[in-house]
Order: sequence, then C-alpha cells, then structure tokens
Amino acid sequence: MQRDKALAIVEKQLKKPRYEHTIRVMDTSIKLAKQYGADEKKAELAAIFHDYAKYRPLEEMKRWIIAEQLPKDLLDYHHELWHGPVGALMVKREVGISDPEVLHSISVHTTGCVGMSVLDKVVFLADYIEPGRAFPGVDEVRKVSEKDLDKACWMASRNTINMLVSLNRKVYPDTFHAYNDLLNSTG
Ligand code: DGI
Ligand code: FE
Ligand code: FE
Ligand code: FE
Repeated sequence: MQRDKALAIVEKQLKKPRYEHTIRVMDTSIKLAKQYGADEKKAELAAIFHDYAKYRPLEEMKRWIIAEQLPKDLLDYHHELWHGPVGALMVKREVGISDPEVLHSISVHTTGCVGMSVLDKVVFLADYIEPGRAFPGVDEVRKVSEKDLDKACWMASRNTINMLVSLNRKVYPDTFHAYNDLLNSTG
C-alpha cells in the first residue's frame, strides 16, 4: 500500500496529536530500518498503523479479545496494552494488510516480546524515541540507538518497567520477557 493512502486511512482513526506522533514514528522507523537493515517499506507500513486502534472504544477492544485468537490475560492488565494486539487484527480485517511481519510489529509495539525481529525492534524503538517524546532518559536511548539497536530497545524496556514499578502498576509478562531477552542479546 502506498504511503499516502495508508496515512489517509489512519488519519481518520486518530486525533491530531496522535496522527502527528504517527508521522514521527514513521520517519524514525524508516531511519532505523535503513540503519539496521530492516525492510523500509514494512517499517513504514507498520509505523503508520501501529496506533490504529488507540481510540477504539474499550468495550469494542474487549469484544475482539474475547472473540478472537488473542491472549485472554490481556483483560487482567491495563487497557493501554490492548491497542497493539487488537490493532494488528483490525488492520488485517479492516484495511487488508496481510504481511505477518508487519502485523507482528504492530501487535508487540507496546510491550515487546521474546525473539523480536529487527522490524519489531525498529517499530518498538521508534515509538519510544520519536522526536516528540520526552520520557525521562529518552535522550540517552536516542544516543545509544545510533549504535546499538538491541541495547537501545533494552533501555527503553527497562525505563518503561522502572516507570511502571515506581507507580505501583502491573507489568505485563511480555514486557518482562522483552527486557530479559534483550538483556541477553546485549551481552
Ligand atoms: O501508544 P503510545 O502511547 O504511542 O505508546 P505505547 O503503545 O508504547 O504505550 C505506552 C504506554 O504503555 C506507556 O504508558 C506504558 C504502557 N505500558 C507498556 N508496557 C506496559 C504498560 N502499561 C502497563 N500497565 N503494563 C505494561 O506491561
Ligand atoms: Fe501504541
Ligand atoms: Fe512504545
Ligand atoms: Fe505510538
């Protein structure tokens, strides 16, 4: 699918600041894909659609989780975690994106997972470091992202876990799995 068409589809699903975030994630993903040898068109497409489901009603997302082949334990965790897995399925059904690598990157963009592909890492990291983000420690991750994809992803994952723990929030198992697995590949 052409970029303009994809952007027009996603723009209708999002509020303006979220659409602008999407454009920045797209630019950052393409840059990281070039640098680390992921498919640039796949990175572009996954980034454009990564937050597709972000503003869907919670009840609707819940229905998809119950009715479809999605991990049911998502329902025991914060609804912020639902828009990735549900979004990937919606993008497949409603938009007709069928590339499993692109859909997987959309699915895991919030938590990460074990055995992330280079494309998964590119989208996950781009979402974290896009120029509009101001998380504590993000500048350090941006710097590392120029040299070491795994380490930068691990740092993003670590910072997110630290933030969640400091706020007494639940941490989804895949978030920990990503952290542990990335730490292994960082050496
Ligand atoms: O959709 P975005 O805002 O662009 O970014 P995202 O999909 O990475 O979502 C980030 C939010 O998800 C951020 O507030 C942290 C939260 N998050 C990530 N992992 C977990 C989590 N929240 C909970 N409760 N548990 C997690 O494991
Ligand atoms: Fe997201
Ligand atoms: Fe993220
Ligand atoms: Fe995002």
